[in-house]
Amino acid sequence: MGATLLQLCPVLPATQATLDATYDVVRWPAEPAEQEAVLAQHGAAIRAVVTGGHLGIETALAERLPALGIVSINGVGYDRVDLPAMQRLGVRVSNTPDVLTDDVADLAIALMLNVMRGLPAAEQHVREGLWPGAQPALARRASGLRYGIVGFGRIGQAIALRLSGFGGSIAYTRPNRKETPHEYHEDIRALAAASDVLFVATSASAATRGLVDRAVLDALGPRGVLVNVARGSIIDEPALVAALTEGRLGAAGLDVFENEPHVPAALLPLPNVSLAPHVGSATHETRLAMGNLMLANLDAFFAGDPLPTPVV
Ligand code: 8YV
Repeated sequence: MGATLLQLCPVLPATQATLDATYDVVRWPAEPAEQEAVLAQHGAAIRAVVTGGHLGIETALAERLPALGIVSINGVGYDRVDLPAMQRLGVRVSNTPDVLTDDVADLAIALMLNVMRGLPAAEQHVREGLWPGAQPALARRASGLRYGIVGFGRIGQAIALRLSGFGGSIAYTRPNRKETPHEYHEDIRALAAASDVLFVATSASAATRGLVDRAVLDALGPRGVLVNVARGSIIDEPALVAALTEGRLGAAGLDVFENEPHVPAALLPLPNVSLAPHVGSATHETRLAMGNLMLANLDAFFAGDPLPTPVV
């Protein structure tokens, strides 16, 4: 049997089959009492942890795994892993960048089109047999607008690439200017004020927590559209709910939330909001590629080779 590995989240069956064939896999139970039993039985032997980007690992858990050498994240985000703590513990961390970029960018565009073109209402109209009959309310044109992107890394740039086919203008904000023809705003409020649609595609950190606050939402304004495919923590969620319910923000397309899977109840009845359950990377192709990269990092770690996509 291979090294003992603690699995914190489910993976695709094909990825699971490889994990099970290669490692002595211990699954992390939901119940605290069962977790204690797992730690008592396997804690000392666990050398690797597999987790999701949305999940990460609690430092307190890592501290109870004396043989832990790697946390292999099946996702690009590592905001739920305390990197300095992992370095202190001598634990490597890897993630799965690049392979999910296109899917997440596609979803950002889909959410924009969903809220602006009213696709959920249009589809409901057909499914309920209301066509022919009165057409659903007219929607809003999504092309030819001023698009703003918060974060201009891999995913932000992939969103820009897609938007370049929509006409209109593209601007972005990030800590420093990038070599790109698109307009740069140092200040997110200035970007929001100059945007019809604002895409959030930056990574979550202490620096970006609550970055999209009431002032940013008000700058985007009652016709403005907010799309978030990054992390819920980047937006001040109560401020977002208030802006939408009070009509100070035009619409929102949201794939991520502050306390997933909790979605603020006030958002559920709003017709100008499109909601998805954190599915940015959720295609067969991408989840398989993510699983393969997550496995490749584990394999490299145990072979003593450089990690293909290390974080630390
Ligand atoms: C997934 C993500 O939901 O990559 C990330 O950081 O949040 C998403 O791709 C998740 O990590 C799948 O495990």
